[in-house]
Amino acid sequence: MKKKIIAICMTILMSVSLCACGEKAKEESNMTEKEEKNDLTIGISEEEKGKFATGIQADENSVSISEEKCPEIYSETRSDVKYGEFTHGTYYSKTCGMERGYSILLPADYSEEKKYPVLYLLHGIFGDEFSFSSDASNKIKEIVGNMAADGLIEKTIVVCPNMFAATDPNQKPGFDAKACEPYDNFINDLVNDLMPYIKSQYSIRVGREHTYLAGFSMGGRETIYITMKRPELFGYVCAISSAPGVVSTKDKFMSHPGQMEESEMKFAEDAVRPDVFILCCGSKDSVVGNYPKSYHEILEANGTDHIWYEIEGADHDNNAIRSGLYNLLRQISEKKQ
Ligand code: FER
Repeated sequence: MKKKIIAICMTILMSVSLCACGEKAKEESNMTEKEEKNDLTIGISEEEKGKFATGIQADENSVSISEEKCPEIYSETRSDVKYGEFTHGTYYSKTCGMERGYSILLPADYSEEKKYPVLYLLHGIFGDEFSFSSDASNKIKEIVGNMAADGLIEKTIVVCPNMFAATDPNQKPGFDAKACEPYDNFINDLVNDLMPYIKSQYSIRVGREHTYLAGFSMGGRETIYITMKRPELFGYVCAISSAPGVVSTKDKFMSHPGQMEESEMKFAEDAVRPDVFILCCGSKDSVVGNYPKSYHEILEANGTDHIWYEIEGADHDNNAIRSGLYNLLRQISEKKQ
């Protein structure tokens, strides 16, 4: 795959608003005092946790029209297109030893007579399977629906899992190594439990060419990790605004032990690997900063094929999510047709 660097700089019209996005009301905690002392998310409000999970609220005008922004013709609601709706389901996870939830977006006219490719889409830290489905401003159903209606891509199923693959139902995510372990365990839940379940329940096209992986922030980090570990499973991959921790580092939130060494951020010579592996990030990301670019630099130094681009003017927000999703699907449409 030819390496590309997309870098189209445009004027930033307005500064990015840091207000919270619409987070669902969460139940009051009933932790003991000792548990509270060990709770590393204390001081982070439920509202702030929502910003991590699905991005901070985007100022629609902060990114100018440019190639890397999702064009409005794909994110708008069209009267002539029937969009799918997210529904919720559960599956038994042997990895976690419990029933777990997922949201799924089926095409509006989903039929068992047809077979559909599947995109697994991973949320950010503190998120769950509702993070994307409950946030209408990410325009996921519009982008997928419009691009399919225009014949660019096949009608596609989107699965949004709960990426916190804990074995202890009481464990909570947070900014320390132990509290992040369930995210790194998600690879096992995905590969051994969720993917086989989706295959058994829905009419999907199997095989890497029809299996896509994307994630935002913590979900971007796990997307990179999963791709490095199981490159043969996904034909098309996009890591959006990826969080630190793939390799060891210390940022303003915590020390990261690292999921692998820098030298391991490459595929084995004979490995079957994604046809498209995109990394992208907003140029004004106030949460993960330069980490996504640093992953690009490591991959480049290791000779690992990928596409890297910045979304000029975007923060850690839906501008980045829409752009990553659009460009992933665009790449699929170009490679597959
Ligand atoms: C960190 C910085 C950002 C981190 C996670 C994030 C686990 C994730 C942000 C998000 O998912 O929005 O140091 O450590």
